[in-house]
Amino acid sequence: MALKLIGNGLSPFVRKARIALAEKGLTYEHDPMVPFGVSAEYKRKHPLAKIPLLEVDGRPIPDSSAIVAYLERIRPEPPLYPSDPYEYARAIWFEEFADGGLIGGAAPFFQQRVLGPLFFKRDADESLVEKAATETLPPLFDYLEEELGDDDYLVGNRFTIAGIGVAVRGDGKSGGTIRVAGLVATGRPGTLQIRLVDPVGQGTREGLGACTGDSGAPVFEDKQGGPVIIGVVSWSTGPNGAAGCGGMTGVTPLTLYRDWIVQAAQKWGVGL
Ligand SMILES: N[C@@H](CCC(=O)N[C@@H](CS)C(=O)NCC(=O)O)C(=O)O
Repeated sequence: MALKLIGNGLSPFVRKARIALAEKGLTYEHDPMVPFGVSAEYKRKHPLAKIPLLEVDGRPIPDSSAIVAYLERIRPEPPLYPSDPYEYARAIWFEEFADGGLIGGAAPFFQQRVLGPLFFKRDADESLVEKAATETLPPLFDYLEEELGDDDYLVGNRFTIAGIGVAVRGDGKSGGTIRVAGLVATGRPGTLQIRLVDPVGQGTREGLGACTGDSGAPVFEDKQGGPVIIGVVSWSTGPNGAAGCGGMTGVTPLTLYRDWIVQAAQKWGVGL
C-alpha cells in the first residue's frame, strides 16, 4: 500500500498526521505543499483546500483527524486512542479541543509574526497577538492544566493522541511500558553505530526516541518482507546532543557481532 502525505510541516495539522505515521512506524512519501493557490485538482480531493491530505494508493483522505483514524485502523499498534469507552471519548474531545479551540488562540502568533512578514510582506498586527496571549489562550491553558492535574497524561496512562504535543516527558513513573517509535537514520548508517532521530524534529527538538532504561531494546528495520532486527539501543541524547531523551538514539548494529554471537553460543553449547 502506498501512502502519500500532502501538506507542509509548518502546519500543526500536518505535524499531527506525521507524528501518528511515525508512531505507527509507517513509511510514506511526503509532499510539503503549502495551501495557498491550490490547484483545482487538489480541491476535488479536498474541497476545503486545506492541508493535510493523505493519499492511499491514490485515494484521498482529507483532514488530520480522519487521517489518524484511518491509520489507527490499518496499524492498530501502538494504539493512539484508549480502548476504554469513556477515555476514548475524552481523547477525541482533547483532539477536538486542540484542533478546533487551541489552534484559534495559537494561530495569531504564527500568522502575524511569521506568515504575514515572510510570505505576504505584511507587518504583524501585534494587537491580535496581544489579544490571543492575554484573552484567548489563558483560559484554554487553565482548563488543560486543571484537567491534567498531577497526572502525566490527559487521558489514561499511556501515550495517546490526546497526549501528543501536550504531554510532559521525563517522569520515571512512565517507564516499564512497551512503546514503539518510528525513527529514521541520520546520514549513512555505519557498521559500528547507527544514529536514529525522530523524522519530524530530526533530533533538533524533543521528539520520539530512546530514553534512560531503553538500552538493549531491539531495533527493527522495515524491509519488504516485514521488520528485521538490525541492532540494539545503546544510548540516547536530548535535542541537539544535550543530555536527556528524545533527541538522538544510538544503536549498536548486530551485523558485526552476529557471527561471533552464534559461534560463541555454539562453542558454549547454549541455545539462542
Ligand atoms: N481540521 C483540519 C484543519 C486543517 C487546517 O486548517 N489546515 C490549515 C494549515 S494549518 C490550512 O490548510 N489552511 C489553509 C486555508 O484555510 O485555506 C485538519 O485537521 O486537517
